[in-house]
Amino acid sequence: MGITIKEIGFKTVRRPLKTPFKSVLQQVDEREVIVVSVQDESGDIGYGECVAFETPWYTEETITSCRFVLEHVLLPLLRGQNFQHPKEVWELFKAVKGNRMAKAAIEMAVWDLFAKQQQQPLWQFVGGILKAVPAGIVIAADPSQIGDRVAQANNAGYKRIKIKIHPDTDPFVLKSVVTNYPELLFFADANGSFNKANFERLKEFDDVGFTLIEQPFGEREWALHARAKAQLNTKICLDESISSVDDVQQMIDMKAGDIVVLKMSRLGGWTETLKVVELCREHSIGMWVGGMIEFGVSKAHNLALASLPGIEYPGDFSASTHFWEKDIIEPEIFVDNGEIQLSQLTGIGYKVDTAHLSPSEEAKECF
Ligand code: OSB
Ligand code: MG
Repeated sequence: MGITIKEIGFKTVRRPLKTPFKSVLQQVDEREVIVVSVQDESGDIGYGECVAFETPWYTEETITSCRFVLEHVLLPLLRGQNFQHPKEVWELFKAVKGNRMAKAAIEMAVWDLFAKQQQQPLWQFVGGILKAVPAGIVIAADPSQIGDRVAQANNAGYKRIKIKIHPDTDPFVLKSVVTNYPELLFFADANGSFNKANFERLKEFDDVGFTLIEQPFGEREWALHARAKAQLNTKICLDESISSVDDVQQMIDMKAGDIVVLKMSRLGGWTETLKVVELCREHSIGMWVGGMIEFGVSKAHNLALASLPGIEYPGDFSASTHFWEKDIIEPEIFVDNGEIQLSQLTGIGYKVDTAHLSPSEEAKECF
C-alpha cells in the first residue's frame, strides 16, 4: 500500500486582482502562485498551491525563492518516494530549514493524493465534521471606501467582515460602521503596524466592537501582545507571529494571545497545522483559517481545514469571484447565505483547470 510519487508538475498562474488589495504592508494588484501536482502509479493527481508573494512583505519567502527551493531542494528529495502516510513528507523535509511555503505546497498535494487514494473527501480524511463552512471577507481598501464595501459584503451574504487597520485609521469611523450592522461579526487586522510608542492608540480600537484584533504588533513582539491581551477587552489574535507549533506554545507561555490564525502555507503544510490545532484545543485557544489572496487549490485545502472540530471563528473565505475574474478550479467557490458548501468529491473536491492557463502563464511553466 501507500503511495509512490511518479510524476511531479509545477505550473505558474499569474492573474490580476479585480480590485487592488491595500494593506499597510503592501498593495497587491496581481498575484502569482505555483500550482504543484503529484501523481502516483494509479494516475490519481494531488494538488497543492504555493502562495508566497513576489516580494518578502508578509513572510521572508518569495515566489522566486520557493521556485528555487522546490526545483533544487524539495523535488529531488520527493521523486520516487514511497509514503505510507502523508505525514512522512514533513519528516522527509526535516533537514531543510524554513521554506515553509514551498514545503506546504508539496505537502498539500500529497495529502490530496492520499485522500483520493482512500476515495474520501480531504475534509473527511483529516477528520473534518462541518459540511458547510462559514464565509468571511476581507476589506483592504482606502478608509473612504469601507462603508460601501461593508454594505456590498452584507448584501452578498457575508456574516463576517475583516477590516485592515493601522495607527492612522480612525476608530470612530469604524465604530459607526460596525454599530450599523449588529448582526455581523467584525475582525480587525493590523498586520503588525502598532508599536510600543503608540500602544495607547491601539486601546482606542477596544470599543469599536471588533470580535478580535489580529496581529497588532510585530511578529516577535510577544511582550507587547501580552500587554495588549491584559489591557484590552477585545481578543488578541496572532497571524504573522505563528510559523510553527513552537510559536503557539510561546504565545501560550507568554499569555500573548487568545486566538490563532491558521495558515497552512505559513506553517509548512498539513502536518504542522494539525499539530497546532491539537495544541490550541488542549489550551482552549481560539482558531480560524486565514487567507492568502489565494486561488482555489489553496482555498480548497483551507476549507477542509476549517471543517475540523474546534475551528470556532469564520475564516477568510470569500467567493472565487471576489478576487478573480476566473479561478483555476471547477466549479468555482461560491458563497450562499454566508456559507460555502464542502465538496463531497474525493480529495480537494475540485477539478483543477491548469490546461486552460493563458499563454503567458504557460510560458512561465518552469520544470
Ligand atoms: O494578514 O491576513 C493577512 C492576505 C495576504 C497576506 C496576509 C493577509 C491576507 C489577508 C487575507 O488579509 C485576504 C484573503 O485572502 O481573504
Ligand atoms: Mg493577518
